[in-house]
Amino acid sequence: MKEITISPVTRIEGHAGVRIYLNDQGEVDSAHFQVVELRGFEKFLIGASIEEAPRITPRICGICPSAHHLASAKATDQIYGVEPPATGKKLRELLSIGQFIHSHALHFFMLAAPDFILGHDAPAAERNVIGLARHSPDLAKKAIAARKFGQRLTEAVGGKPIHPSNALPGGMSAPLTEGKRTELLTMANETLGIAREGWDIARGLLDGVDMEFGAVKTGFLGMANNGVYSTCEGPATMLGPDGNNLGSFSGQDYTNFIEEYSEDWSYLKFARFKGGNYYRVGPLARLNIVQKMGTEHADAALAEYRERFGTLTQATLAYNLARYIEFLASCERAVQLLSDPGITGSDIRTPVGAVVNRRGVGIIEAPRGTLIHDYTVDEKGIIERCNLIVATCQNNYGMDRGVEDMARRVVENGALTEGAANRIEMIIRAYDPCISCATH
Ligand code: NFU
Repeated sequence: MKEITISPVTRIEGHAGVRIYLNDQGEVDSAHFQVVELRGFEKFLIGASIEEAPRITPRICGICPSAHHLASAKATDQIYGVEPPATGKKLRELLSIGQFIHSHALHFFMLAAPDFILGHDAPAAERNVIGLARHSPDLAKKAIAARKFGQRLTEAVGGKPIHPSNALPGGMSAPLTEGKRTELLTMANETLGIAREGWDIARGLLDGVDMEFGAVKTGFLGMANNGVYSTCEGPATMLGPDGNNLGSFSGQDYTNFIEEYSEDWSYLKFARFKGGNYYRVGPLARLNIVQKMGTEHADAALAEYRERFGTLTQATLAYNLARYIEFLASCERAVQLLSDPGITGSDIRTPVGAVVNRRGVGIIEAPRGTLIHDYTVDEKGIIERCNLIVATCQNNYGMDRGVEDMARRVVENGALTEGAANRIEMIIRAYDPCISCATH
């Protein structure tokens, strides 16, 4: 049996490959998304104090550290039986938004745009972020400015630009100063301007692209009940493959989920609902679930998106547009939160005492989808068990089956051209996979 390998898959966070197996006639027998690394956060957190978890887990990833920071902090709230006060919650939301802006701008403008702006058949040597900067220098500058705002917001609210440390059991450790609020509000308005202009480009990028490419039929999961993600207040909604509402789940109980390893081709776990259904998370899932984004420009963009894709779409490439609409919504929400002088209030933390619950489950929406941190501790708060369910593992099925779908379409006479290989990579890129998170 002949084998074709794409390694590495480029313009994703981390290292992964694709393996395509051909039969003797040169036809695709099977194809898989493959990751062959493993790390050990779930194991080496055992024995640490639960209060350390919000500072250790952001090290899982340099792109979505705030997601791990906040999911951990939410789990510690439960363990100490406390609820953050109003300003503490708003600051956590702002921290999450800073990350959405940074991560979505990075993906849309720098990782995905070369395929759509330079063309998916452009030579690989040009079809990258440098080629994009040469071709569209203004766009590249705007993308850098948007990312800078996301990082600055993370630093101001979270304490550090890459691995934030200000969220802790009961809330946040430092208030936002008035000086920082006004500085950030100016940047937020500028970034919103960039996001609004960019929609004119974004809305046309998928024109002429076959939306059936890489599509798989799955259910969807997301905490998208009130706006898209921003307050990260549950519960999460589950949709079946036909859009039927399978109910909601929150907090302590996620026994409806199963995680399992593949047979032999990858170290990445697959997640599915008990009873069989695979599902997907992230921007496409959230836009399939949400009624309204809750902000003016993002709602107008959502209406256009719905006109094109309907209320439920399985089209994998629509992830790119859904991500952009979330970027727009995040910028608008940042302006809203920073326009409120109350955001500098001092009610940022509820004091904590002894351990109240031996188990804490923190669930939030990360840029790539729902993130669950589940800890069991002893009576002194020492971690005895830890389970992290991350977005990229929940999208593993979509990537793996999407790869096979595309391989069947583009392998010709037992061979793969460079452009055809890139079309397979585009399916993976649509999910914006984060291999650091997935291998935790
Ligand atoms: Fe991470 Ni690097 C995101 N977004 C993933 N997958 C964590 O939840």
